[in-house]
Amino acid sequence: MERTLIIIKPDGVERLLVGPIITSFEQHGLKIVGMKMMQVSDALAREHYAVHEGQPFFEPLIEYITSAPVVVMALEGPEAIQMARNTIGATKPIEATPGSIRGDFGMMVGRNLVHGSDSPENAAAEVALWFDESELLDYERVVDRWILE
Ligand code: DAT
Ligand code: MG
Repeated sequence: MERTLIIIKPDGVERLLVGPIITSFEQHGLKIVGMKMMQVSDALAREHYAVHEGQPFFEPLIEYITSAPVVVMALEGPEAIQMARNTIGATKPIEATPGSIRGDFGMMVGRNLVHGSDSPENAAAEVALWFDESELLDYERVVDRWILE
């Protein structure tokens, strides 16, 4: 089982797309093991996006992610990281497959609605950065026998 960190970014919240975005993950069968709404601090934004520091889009990215509340989720499933990345679509909405979140709802790279971890190492670090262990729930789903083989 993998866990991945998902952020519904400020445009997703402001554009009333929290429901549809959660649905796109939920309908695959990905299990929500943590979820909260929060205002991202400048410090957390810089830590989360530290790998992009120095890029020309870095400061606008920090401004964007801190500009309104976000919804953060930890999702669990077999290959949850790649499954969620496929559901989100390519970084640039113009390159995102129709049917993906960015492919259906996005227009520009700096307003691409959702974050998803991109590797097992980053997923583990990001889940730990955004959630306390006590906020991650371990529970049984009766539907799992129809989702997991
Ligand atoms: P992703 O969010 O698909 O994982 P990433 O990790 O490469 O993409 O970049 C993080 C965010 O930074 C991305 O969602 C939007 C912004 N970004 C990335 N490349 C960019 C670019 N060339 N121009 C503007 N913004 C960019
Ligand atoms: Mg990334």
